Amino acid sequence: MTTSINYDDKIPNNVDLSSDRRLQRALEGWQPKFLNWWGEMGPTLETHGVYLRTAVAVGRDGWAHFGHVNVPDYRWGIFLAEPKPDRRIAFGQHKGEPVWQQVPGELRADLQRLIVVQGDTEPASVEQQRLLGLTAPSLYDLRNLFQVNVEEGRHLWAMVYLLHAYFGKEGRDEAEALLYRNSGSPDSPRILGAFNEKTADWLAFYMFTYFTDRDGKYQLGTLKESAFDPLSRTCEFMLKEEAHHMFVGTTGIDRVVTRSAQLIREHDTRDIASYGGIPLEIIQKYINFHYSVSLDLFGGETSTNAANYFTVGIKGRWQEERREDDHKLTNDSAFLDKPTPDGSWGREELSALLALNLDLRSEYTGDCLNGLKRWNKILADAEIDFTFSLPHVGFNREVGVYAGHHISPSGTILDATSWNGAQSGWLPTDEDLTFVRSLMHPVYERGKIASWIAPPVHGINSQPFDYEYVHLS
Ligand code: BYC
Repeated sequence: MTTSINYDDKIPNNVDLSSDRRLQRALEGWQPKFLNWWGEMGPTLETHGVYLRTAVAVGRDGWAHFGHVNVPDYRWGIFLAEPKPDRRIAFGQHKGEPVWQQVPGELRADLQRLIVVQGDTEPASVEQQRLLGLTAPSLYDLRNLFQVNVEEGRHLWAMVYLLHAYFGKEGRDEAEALLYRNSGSPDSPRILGAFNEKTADWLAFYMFTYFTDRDGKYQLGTLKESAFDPLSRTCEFMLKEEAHHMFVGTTGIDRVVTRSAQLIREHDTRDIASYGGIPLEIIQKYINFHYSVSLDLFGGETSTNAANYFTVGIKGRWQEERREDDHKLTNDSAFLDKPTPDGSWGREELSALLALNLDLRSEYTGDCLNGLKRWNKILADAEIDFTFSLPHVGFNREVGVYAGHHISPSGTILDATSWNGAQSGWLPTDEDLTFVRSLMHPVYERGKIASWIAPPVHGINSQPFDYEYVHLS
């Protein structure tokens, strides 16, 4: 039974935490450790109030309150979507049975692993973004960065709640470990590759929120289908918050492309670096990098883990209930394009169950293409003869069937020498990164914007662009 969110509690929640004193004490014990981590690894810029949204309800309408908040005092809480009466398992061998309110013993290890992997990404992204506050292109962008950061912190709370509430001592130990691993640490790195990369500039931040947060959307979408109902309800509410993070990415790249297009028109050259703009070729290289690193987050294209998660009911497919098949997939097959030993392309038929990561990855790619269409429309409207594209799925991969192969953005299989020779045209070079970083100067006057990006079309929550989104003194 859900209760409304009580902000008088030390930990705001809608899970009736006060009725379970042991759990409440355990989470209150974790809270100072979280705040300590936030102080050490969270945003570095000191502020005196940021215009943030805070969840106040989990229903369809009016779930968020907006107001200036002192960031360290943000009320991170535990919010699950409303339960669905008589919810049934939608897929796998238990299809049609009632969903579980407790963890079945035999699935404990797998579920815990999925929750830990999901939980690990949330603080990782805050760590990756911790320096960006020093160089935001406007107060509006600075506010969005903090919004994304506090909500990733809340998503960590969401996973820690599940670990504490359902996984006993092991769960509590894992919750501690989520604060000890750090992005990029040589000794205890974050679990998944993309979360150990640097997010060193704002173009990288927009790319991260476009491509990597979008992996989050798809992974959360599959966990929302889970037969373990508390996980499903947790992910459903996280998805609501996640939409804004991707909006920041989509519109952030829109604005960079818009500004680059303006400068190209104004100076009648694509060589806009000396005019303080980001050349389209560099934007394309960032797309290539962030998309390919995010594809690795889907795991291998053939995966017995994924088949097993589906069959037992803990991780479904994207929009499982809208699919028109038997939701068991035991007799279905899928096709995978992969390099053959002689260096050409071949096609393998495999069981649909083994290809579930490939299925999810394909849904993701289709969604990513929408951004490309937007950015290409901006260029077409400015009558600029340049088209952004997504690189081939095998490009720059370190996980799955393409790892160890050299595949060009257009899908040609290359030898190591050709790859090494061509790579600097496809991925950001040190020179490109240094150039982009050279543009990153903070612009913290109300209504002002940096040279390399256009202002947003709309402000936040109907406020104008020149609103004081962040109080700096
Ligand atoms: N890096 O069977 P395989 C987000 C491991 S983002 C390192 O091919 P599986 C967010 C894998 O763990 C969403 N290791 O793949 C975004 C396995 O190890 P074990 C995060 C990797 O298991 C922005 C082995 O390789 N959530 O929310 O089906 C900001 C064989 O794996 C990688 C999730 O990912 C990698 N890239 O799929 C903030 C959901 N890929 O078990 C937040 C939970 C694979 O043999 N996680 N491995 O030791 C999962 O569903 C799955 O663990 C994965 C991997 C999709 C990650």
